[in-house]
Amino acid sequence: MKKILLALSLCAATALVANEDNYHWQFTPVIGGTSFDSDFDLKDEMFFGARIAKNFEEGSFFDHLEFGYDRVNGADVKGKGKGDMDMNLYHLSLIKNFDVNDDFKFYGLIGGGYLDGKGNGSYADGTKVDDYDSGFAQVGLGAKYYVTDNFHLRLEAKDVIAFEDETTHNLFYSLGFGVDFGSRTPAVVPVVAVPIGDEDGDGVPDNLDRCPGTPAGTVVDENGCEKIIRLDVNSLKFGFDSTKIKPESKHIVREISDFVADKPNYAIRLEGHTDSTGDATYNQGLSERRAAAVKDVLVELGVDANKITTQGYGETQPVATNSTKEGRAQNRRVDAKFRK
Ligand SMILES: [Ca+2]
Ligand SMILES: [Ca+2]
Repeated sequence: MKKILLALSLCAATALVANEDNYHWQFTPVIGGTSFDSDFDLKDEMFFGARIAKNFEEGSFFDHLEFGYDRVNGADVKGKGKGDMDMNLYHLSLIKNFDVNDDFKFYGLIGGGYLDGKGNGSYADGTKVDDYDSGFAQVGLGAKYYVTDNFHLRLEAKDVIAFEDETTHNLFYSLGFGVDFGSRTPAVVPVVAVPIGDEDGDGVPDNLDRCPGTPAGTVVDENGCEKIIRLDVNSLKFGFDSTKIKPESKHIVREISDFVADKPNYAIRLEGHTDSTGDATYNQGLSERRAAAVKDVLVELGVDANKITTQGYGETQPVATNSTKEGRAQNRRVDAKFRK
């Protein structure tokens, strides 16, 4: 029961998006009745038939070009005659829809065709029922109700206007069961891939690379600029008159060992810097010792000593002004850079 309810609700859901524009074709078996012009002297009879329609693209004035076939099987002559007529009608129509909503629409049709009538027996007055062959025009009105996305019920009434001998108007009314098929695949908009280069080959495409011209082998950050882990020497605690970093501040160095932990091919370059306070020569030595102190901790943390080089730059490469306390603090640093 649940499954049935689910199926019904799915049908209801798809009905909301019913749209024959989604399909190329429509096939509609029909069953109905006729009311012939009095000139025919034939009783009303049932007919059956089928339609196949090509759905035009959305935006066309007409919605379908439809070929149809109708069969009237032995329409009896009126009165006491003992004759009847079989009819085959072949026709082609243009159909235009008038949407009321997604599920319900009216339509009009206009077209023409050929009626091939085969007479059998005779009329009440004894005259033979002749064959009747004629071209005809047809105009009609109808309504469609979409039960699901691609299935609809269709009511139609059309006037089949035959012109052989006399012009006659013959009413054909029908109930159709329309199935849309041949789903249209949505137009694929070709995506033109614009190749974006990487002129310095650092793996960051040019449109994202804020540092063009990065030398080969340099490890870069997500902006394509050299990756630098900058250790704030001010927060590194050294022993008194010692180049050894105290255990309580070793965790600061761990940022470097963590970074290379899963990159065994990376080499580390440690660059020590000082501010400009004091003697330049002393500062040169100090920067070298600080870089070496960081290396010692890295080795303790398990980094291969052969992968680490150190360099001191003394006070020669400030990153901030040396005329303020804050600037000088920024200049006292050890930068870790990486090569691969
Ligand atoms: Ca790049
Ligand atoms: Ca770059």
